[in-house]
Amino acid sequence: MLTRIDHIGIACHDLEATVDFYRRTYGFTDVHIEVNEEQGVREAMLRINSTGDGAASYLQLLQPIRDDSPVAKWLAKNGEGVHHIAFGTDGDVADEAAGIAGKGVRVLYEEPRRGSMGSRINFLHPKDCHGVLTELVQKADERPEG
Ligand code: CMX
Ligand code: CO
Repeated sequence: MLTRIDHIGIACHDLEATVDFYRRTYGFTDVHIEVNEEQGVREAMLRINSTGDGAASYLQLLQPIRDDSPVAKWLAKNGEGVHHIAFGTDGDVADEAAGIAGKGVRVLYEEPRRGSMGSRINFLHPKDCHGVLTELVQKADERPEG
C-alpha cells in the first residue's frame, strides 16, 4: 500500500544555493547530502516533518553530475522546478510496482534500484501518469535522523 508522500523531487542547477534557500526561507535544517552515481545526481534530502513513527517526508533537491542523466536532460528542457513525486510504500516496493504494472502503467526498472538513504526505488513513466514522473520508495529499516 502507498501510505505517504515520501518526497518531492526538485531539479536545480546549484545544490548548495538551493539548500541554502530552503534553510533560510523555511528553516528546514535537517539536511542529508549524498551522491547517487547510478541516477547521475548529487542530492540533498531535507526532512520536513515526522509523525514520530519514522514516516517523515522530504524535499529531494537534485543537481545533475552528468550531462546524459535524466535530471540534466529535464533541466535543459524545463529549467529548475518540480521533477517528480515519490510515494512511500509500507511493504515491498517490487510487489507494489508489479501491482501497478498490472494496471497498465509502465514501470521503468525491472528490479528496484538504490535510492536515497538506503531506500529501494522504482519509477512509473510520466506519460502513463498524466504527466507526473512518479517514484515508489521503500525506506531502509533505519533511516538516519540527520
Ligand atoms: N516529468 C514529467 N514528464 C517528463 C519528465 C518528468 N520528470 N521527464 C520527461 N518527461 C516527458 C517529456 O516532457 C517528454 O514528453 P514529450 O514527448 O511530450 O515532449 C517525454 O516524457 C520523454 O522525455 P525525454 O525528455 O525524451 O526523456 P526520456 O524519455 O529520455 O526520459 C524518463 C524520461 C522518465 C524515462 C527518465 O527521466 C527516467 O528514466 N527517469 C527516472 C530516473 C530519474 O528521474 N532519476 C532522477 C531522480 C533520482 C531519485 O529520485 O532518487
Ligand atoms: Co526521488
